Amino acid sequence: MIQKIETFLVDVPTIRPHKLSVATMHTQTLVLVRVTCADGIEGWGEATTIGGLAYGEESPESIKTNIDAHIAPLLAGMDATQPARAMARVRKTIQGNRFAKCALETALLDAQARRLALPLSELLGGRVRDALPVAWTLASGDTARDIAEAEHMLDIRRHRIFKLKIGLRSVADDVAHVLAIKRALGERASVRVDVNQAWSELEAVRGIAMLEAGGIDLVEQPVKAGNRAALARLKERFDVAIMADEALHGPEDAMALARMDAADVYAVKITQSGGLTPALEVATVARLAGIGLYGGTMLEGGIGTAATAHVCATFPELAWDTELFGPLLLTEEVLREPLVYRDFMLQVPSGPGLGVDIDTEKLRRMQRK
Ligand code: MUC
Ligand code: MG
Repeated sequence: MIQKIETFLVDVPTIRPHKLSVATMHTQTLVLVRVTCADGIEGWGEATTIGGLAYGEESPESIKTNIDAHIAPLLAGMDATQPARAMARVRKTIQGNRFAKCALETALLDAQARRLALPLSELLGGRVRDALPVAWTLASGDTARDIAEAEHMLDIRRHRIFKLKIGLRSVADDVAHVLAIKRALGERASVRVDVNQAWSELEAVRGIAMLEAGGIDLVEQPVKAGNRAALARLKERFDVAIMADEALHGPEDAMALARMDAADVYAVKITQSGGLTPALEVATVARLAGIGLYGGTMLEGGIGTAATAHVCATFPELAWDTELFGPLLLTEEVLREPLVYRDFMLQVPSGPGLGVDIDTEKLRRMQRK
């Protein structure tokens, strides 16, 4: 039986300012959820967003409040061994709030997988890989600093895929910044960009032409999320891979974008999809439509990152890797043992449930009072 659902806000400083077109992050706020079951088993979930309400329509505070006030009461007393039934009730009763639903579903599935003594990926259909290639985002806002950061990541064999956040400066300045980094790294790295919706279609046509000519491998969400037709035209026009991120809010969007042939790649994010099972549905739509997969992040800490890793570990094809580096951008860890990054890969935890343990003493100290 589901006995208790608690939520915690944890503000963690980032290791350096993280500059996106929609916000500059100095801290990340983790919303952590603990589900306690009558048999003594606990499950943990997490949701994060970026820049308050700058990125999506849920904020850390709204996620916490809506779980506490509206979602947790629906689940109290339900059978903890049937997470699908519990989530069906939530999805039937609660509109929107995808991030909140994701945090809860993660916690319920973590508890059930622990109960069954299985890694979560086995409960999600079974893992086909134990490690995932991980991109790093260069977003200091400074070209020389970004190049030095990339060189360091290559040296320590942590990342060889780099995603650059652009869209804040003029197209010409952004392209010059990206191509300077690509020239410095050459064939040693895959360089990709994320525009976070900042370009008009005309700016995108100009920008992408230059990026493609300069050897950039992928362009993420160049135009507004709602402008699917523009995304489709860009995909048609260019050879370089066009990835949908903000345009993708779960399986219905995945279907609609696939019908329009609007993207080469989908960034699968568990929060944006509304949970782990809808994220798997997004991936299935992509697979059937011949769209490549990329494991996306909302810069979660260890819990949300582990959850996404378990989802991605079940993908038969993962053509565009992942960006599951969230915990590495944060100065503090809520896990007892951090996730393992080695040889350019994140190791998918192999213990029961998410395979990670929360340091509750530390959490008590770190949580927002
Ligand atoms: C996004 O838009 O993809 C992912 C990596 C990163 O640096 O920011 C996020 C959000
Ligand atoms: Mg993105």
